[in-house]
Amino acid sequence: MIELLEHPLSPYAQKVKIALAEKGVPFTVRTPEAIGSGATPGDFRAASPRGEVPVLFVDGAPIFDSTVILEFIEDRFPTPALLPADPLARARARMLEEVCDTHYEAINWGLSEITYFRRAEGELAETLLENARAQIGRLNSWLEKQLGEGPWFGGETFGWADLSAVPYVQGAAGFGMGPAAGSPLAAWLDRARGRPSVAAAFDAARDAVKAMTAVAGIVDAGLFKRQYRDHRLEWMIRSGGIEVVLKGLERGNIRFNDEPV
Ligand SMILES: N[C@@H](CCC(=O)N[C@@H](CS)C(=O)NCC(=O)O)C(=O)O
Repeated sequence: MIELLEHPLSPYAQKVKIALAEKGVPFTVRTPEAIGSGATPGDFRAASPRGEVPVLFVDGAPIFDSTVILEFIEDRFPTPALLPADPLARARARMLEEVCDTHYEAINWGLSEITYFRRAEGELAETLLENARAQIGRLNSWLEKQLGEGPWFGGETFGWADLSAVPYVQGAAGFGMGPAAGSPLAAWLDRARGRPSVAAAFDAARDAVKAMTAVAGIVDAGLFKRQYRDHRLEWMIRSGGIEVVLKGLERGNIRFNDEPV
């Protein structure tokens, strides 16, 4: 039995859901209690050292980290293959995933910090949004170069690189920063959205966005400690938001990672 601990807005969880659906693997989903609060209890905290979704339980055994989970899914359910056969092409798919998971994700996360969690207002918010727009434009151009002439990143078939990029390109589009109309990347996004696996993940995300209108108050009340980690922290600082970090630390509504328990 396969159970996915996730949040519908997590691009990392979306990657896993798309992969499972592409392979026709049945699974159930659960959102861990208090995810995002910094104080998640129970089997989730024990299974995920950094308190992050996704976690995949396979007959009760936990696997954390979306990339490790994708590798497991590809090993355990080899057909249809999501990675290409050629070693160099496989490396290319994994590199594209790495850029999206680290660099692209951090920008979208920053946009949610401003839009939903209201970390910045006025001029500071404008600066952060403007920087994010320019960064996403550059990343989308980079992705377009990787896409080349083919319908998919790996060539003729939808695969690992596509499912790794689409949550992020769609996430940015949700903030009004999608690929330029008429561009090859916009056409690729449309094609990807047409796949049932991708459409199902995005439908669930759309429903979850509605709940995000209430989250700013929760952070403000100190009930939510948002995880400022890795590239996300770097994004906030490099884009001009060091005061957001300092204020969050002072007010105790951001957090870093503890050691595994
Ligand atoms: N490297 C991890 C990153 C996972 C991650 O950052 N998940 C976020 C949601 S998008 C999370 O659960 N954060 C915990 C929190 O916000 O408290 C992966 O690829 O799975």
